[in-house]
Amino acid sequence: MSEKAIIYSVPEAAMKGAHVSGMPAYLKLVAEADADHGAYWGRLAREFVSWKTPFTESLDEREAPFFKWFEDGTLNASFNCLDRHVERGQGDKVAILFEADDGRINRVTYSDLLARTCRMANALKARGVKKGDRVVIYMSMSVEGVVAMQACARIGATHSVVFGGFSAQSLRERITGASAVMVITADEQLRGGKQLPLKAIVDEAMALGGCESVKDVIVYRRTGRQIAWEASRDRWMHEETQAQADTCDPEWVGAEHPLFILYTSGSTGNPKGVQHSTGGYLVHAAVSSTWTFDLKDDDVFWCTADIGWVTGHTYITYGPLAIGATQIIFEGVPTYPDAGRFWKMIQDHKVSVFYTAPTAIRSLIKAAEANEAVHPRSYDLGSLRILGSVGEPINPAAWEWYHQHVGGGRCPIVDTFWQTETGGHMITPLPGATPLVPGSCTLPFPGIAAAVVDETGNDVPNGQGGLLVVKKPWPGMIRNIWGDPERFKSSYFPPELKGYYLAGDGAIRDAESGYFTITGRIDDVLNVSGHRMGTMEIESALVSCTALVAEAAVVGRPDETTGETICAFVVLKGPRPTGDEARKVATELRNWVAKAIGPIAKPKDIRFGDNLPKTRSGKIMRRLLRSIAKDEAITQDISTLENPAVLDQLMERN
Ligand code: 6R9
Repeated sequence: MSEKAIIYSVPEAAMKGAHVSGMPAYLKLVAEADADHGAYWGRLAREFVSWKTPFTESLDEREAPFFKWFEDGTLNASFNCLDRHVERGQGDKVAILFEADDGRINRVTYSDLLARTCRMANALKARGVKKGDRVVIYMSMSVEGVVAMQACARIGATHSVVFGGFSAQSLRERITGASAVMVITADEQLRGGKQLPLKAIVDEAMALGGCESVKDVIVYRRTGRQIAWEASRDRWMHEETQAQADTCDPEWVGAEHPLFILYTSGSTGNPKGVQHSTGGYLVHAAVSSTWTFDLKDDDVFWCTADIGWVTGHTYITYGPLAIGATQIIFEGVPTYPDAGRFWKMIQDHKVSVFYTAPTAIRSLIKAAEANEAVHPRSYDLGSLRILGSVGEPINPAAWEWYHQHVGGGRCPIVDTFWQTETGGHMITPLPGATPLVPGSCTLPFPGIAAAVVDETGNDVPNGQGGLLVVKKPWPGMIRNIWGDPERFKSSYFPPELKGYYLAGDGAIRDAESGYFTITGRIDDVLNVSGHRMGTMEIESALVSCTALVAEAAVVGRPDETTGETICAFVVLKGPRPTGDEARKVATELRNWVAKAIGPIAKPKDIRFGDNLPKTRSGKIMRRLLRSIAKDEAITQDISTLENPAVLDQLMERN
């Protein structure tokens, strides 16, 4: 980036009064962490989190890579997110401004949210849920979803939120994987004017079998649509909670107690249940919410992520509440009733810090260019002070548009690189300190030892690409893969990397500034609209259609709007279909994948061949498939290819 990089210096207004103000302040924090990593995080843990019993040691590395942070300290996440703000006299402050799909608004203060969380916590206890139990939450974006998560945290139950777009089969896998004792869901979800089932999918998941651990299904009545009811198991949330007391003593847990499990896609096999701690996670969530978004008492923060993803966990349910902020929760979609919805909401609610995904920005650019009425300049976005981006790389063109048209040229953009596994921000600008370069996530968060290394764990010089690693443990890091410690070790701490955490992304640091640019996944993980998906997962879904499919390979194709799209190459058991028949089978297979994983995993492009391109040793040549998916001319050496004739077939689009 050196020669042609456009650098945006930190605006005076952003620096003034910022939590981390100016580069020297950033460097001072980095130096403090360098001097004593444990002491640095220990200081922040004491400043940002309230402990019932103080910890005596920050970091325990004895069982590396099973690191422990603040282990002998005890705390409660929900107490930190709710009670302490009420105790400080902030009970009447709005914690959540909820805007429903249809525009209806509901303001929930910290006192309200505490009372609702306590009622729900008491309801869970009344049904026998106890500390250490797992509860699956399959909900739409709602205050009730956040309350359900906070209620679990309050009683020491570990939640596993499953994104509302996942299928019954995926839901079932996650219920059985965690041996959940309870499922919390809603009758339906409302998005873009459409009523979509949730409870019916829970019923379907349970009917698939293996979910015997689940004793109760708690149902939030969102739309009131008639739903099937299993009297021995199903309970209305309002009936369960209405008679409960609105106080509930928090369950004090050890810092390493698992706050939640969140499944995410890996490069091989089934999704991994990423297990997070309570203490370290909350420290990372609180510190990063404060510094990256520079949140102050009068800010209105809006993170548009779903609570089904890690971004919704850290920057909706835990981070902003831990620091007593006011935030927006939005039920709907950015394009309903029109593509000006985000801009209108920013205007209506005077949002000052806005955090969204590049995919959303790119699709709204398209809409704005086609229709002036939904262009951000048709709205008053003067309340904005900081913009954020997450989930995938933001291309410089989208960055510039976001900066100019949404931020009016005055708002710093924090391009935050992090992962489900990292718990919170890892590489990101701090808005009052870091000069910005479009397309670069800039520099590590203070206390995060991010580096770029080669395959043997040696540093590569700036200007050369390599593997992104983190050299030292940090409080918010993944603690385990639920029930699979071996996979945890081999996925994230491969022996050849000197004990460093392997992120799974490639990165390059600028030769002069040292700024990081993420170059994309180095494994078979795709990123479609910011959603992580394993190619293997989709392949196994396809081949599980045993009536039709003999073999399948899935690759990603770069896409201007969604980042990547899913492209599947399929060999059928019967003859290779063409024309209408091919389109018909492709639709059938897409629906099959939607059923197996969820609509987000549907391949956009499906092509059929009599075989897949393979080497003589039988390896599928994925690099070749990636070129074919891009409709590129094949320039690669195909001399080892056993069956070159299939290439012409696979180039044919349906
Ligand atoms: C928070 C979240 C993680 C993967 C990650 C990387 C990509 C996320 C990014 C980014 C470039 C950014 N990613 N943020 N790439 N710049 N600012 O998205 O978690 O769903 O686990 O995805 O997303 O590839 O490895 P998760």
